[in-house]
Amino acid sequence: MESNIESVYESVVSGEMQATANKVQIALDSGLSANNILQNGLISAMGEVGKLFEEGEFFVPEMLISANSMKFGLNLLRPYLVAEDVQPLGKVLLATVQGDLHDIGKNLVGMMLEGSGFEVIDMGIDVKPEDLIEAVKEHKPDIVGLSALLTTTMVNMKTAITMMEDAGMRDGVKIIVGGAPVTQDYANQVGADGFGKDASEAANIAKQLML
Ligand code: B1M
Repeated sequence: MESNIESVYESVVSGEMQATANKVQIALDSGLSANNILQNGLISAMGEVGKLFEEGEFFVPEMLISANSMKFGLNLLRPYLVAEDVQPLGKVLLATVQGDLHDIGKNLVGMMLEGSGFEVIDMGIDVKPEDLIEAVKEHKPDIVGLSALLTTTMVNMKTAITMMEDAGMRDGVKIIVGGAPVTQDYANQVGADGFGKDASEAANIAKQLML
């Protein structure tokens, strides 16, 4: 790996936020393309972070710090990516379902998705299905991601999916679901296309759904 790219990669994996931005700037100044820095520095580092999380080497705090470092680098890189006309892997509309105020896991999922090259539109918490439908019309996402942390609110995933079906928009969009009480069985029951047990798996499923 080119040494300036390797520095970006290492600062993301070790969770050094300001250093990541500095290393991205150095890599840009050395003449490397923004896309090269994104793919081989930031995205591949977040791939490694996801792997370390799945292997039990990293826990949520480490993953959050790495994801924040990736964001520092990405913020700096964004105008250069626009200038190079680099297209995201896909667009994900993310929401915590109606009645549910938990967002720590959902935010982590959003960060892992961004770290995998997706554009993420985060609608926040307690999102009504009507608002979700309006947002799907407006943003035309490839994937809708629904998060729920309560057994009492996970049923609102089904409500949202049914309303999307009734609005005739279900075929044009993939849906992934997750959150502590959600299982693969439940995802099947509500008619989702994918389930992620954690943020890393959610990003991997999203990538598969784009193939
Ligand atoms: Co709440 N809460 N809470 N809470 N809270 C739980 C979820 C609970 C299990 C605690 C308990 O009783 N042991 C329990 C739910 C019980 C149940 O439904 N069976 C509970 C309860 C009861 C409540 C209240 C009702 C308490 C009350 O007021 N009496 C209330 C409800 C408010 C509401 O939502 N309407 C409430 C409130 C809160 C706080 C506001 C205080 C706070 C949330 C702050 C916030 O999110 N900004 C809070 C917290 C922090 C928790 C616990 C302690 C931690 C949740 C968390 O952030 N985990 C939680 C207990 C627990 O889980 N140990 C609990 C860390 C996070 C990284 O993990 O969110 O699971 P998690 O996300 C993971 C995966 O689930 C997955 O990836 C993430 C990262 O790997 N994932 C997805 C998540 N979304 C995904 C989406 C995907 C794919 C994967 O695709 C789109």
